[in-house]
Amino acid sequence: MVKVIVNDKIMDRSEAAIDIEDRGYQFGDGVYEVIRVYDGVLFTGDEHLERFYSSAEKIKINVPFQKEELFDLMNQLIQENKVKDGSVYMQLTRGASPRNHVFPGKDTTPVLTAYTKEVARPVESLENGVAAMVADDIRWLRCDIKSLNLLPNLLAKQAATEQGCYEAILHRDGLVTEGSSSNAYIVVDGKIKTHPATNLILNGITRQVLIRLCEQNNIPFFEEAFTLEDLRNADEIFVTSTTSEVMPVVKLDGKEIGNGKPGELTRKLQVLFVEEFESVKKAHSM
Ligand code: PSZ
Repeated sequence: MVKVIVNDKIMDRSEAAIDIEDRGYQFGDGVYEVIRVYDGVLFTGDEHLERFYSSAEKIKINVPFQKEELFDLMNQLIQENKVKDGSVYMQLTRGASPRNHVFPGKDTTPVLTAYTKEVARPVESLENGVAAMVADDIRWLRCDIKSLNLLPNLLAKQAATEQGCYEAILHRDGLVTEGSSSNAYIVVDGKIKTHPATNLILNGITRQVLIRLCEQNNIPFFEEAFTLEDLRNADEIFVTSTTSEVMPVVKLDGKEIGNGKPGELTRKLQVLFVEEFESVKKAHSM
């Protein structure tokens, strides 16, 4: 039987019950993380947990666990479910309380839930690249918080899917922010650009890993906003996320980017990224 976490307990999924007035369910009043598991090992678990606490703090939810406790709980869940290559989804809501926009009192405790699943690496797309479309960024002004409120992201992703695209790349007044569920990058003349980590984007963990890898390998990387025009004329485009890794975008709004194949620098970053998680796996198995 597949196991899940509700608060501090690991239980069968069929036993898990959430109150109908849980504020996550009613208002999307909560935060979440998706953490990659490679060969049974959490990848960048620390960074994800750090962001989990930071997101919770930004919406004034107190995480009722120490970081080490959360780590142990997630690792236990991975073991119980025998996750090999997959992910852990974890979320924390402000808890269950009679519906009211105002925060409940101290007697209402936040509700933690988590589950795992198997997720294959999207090898075919990583190899050949994917199509993307451009869409208006109609989200709020705190996109730095990984909150449960994802409607604008869902609308953009659905529009992309209906156009046969993998991702919608969002812009505010012509400045590219990020993808509907990824960070977005261009390569121009051997230089990589992505939107700075402001309130307008989620500071992706994959993004942070990539910046470090570029620093370590002397690859020019600039956290600078770029325009839709820059995007359309880029030599290369790619997006990153926990499950998409470094995903080449080879078509934008139906037009080929470069020669319609993943770019040279994008390929190099893919290699560096695989080396990175392979070395984490290896360190763990020693
Ligand atoms: O499985 C999936 O489809 C996933 S797992 C994580 C994401 C998608 N996306 C995270 C994300 C995001 O939702 C937005 C709006 N911007 C950037 C990202 C990338 O963040 P990391 O690298 O932390 O996953």
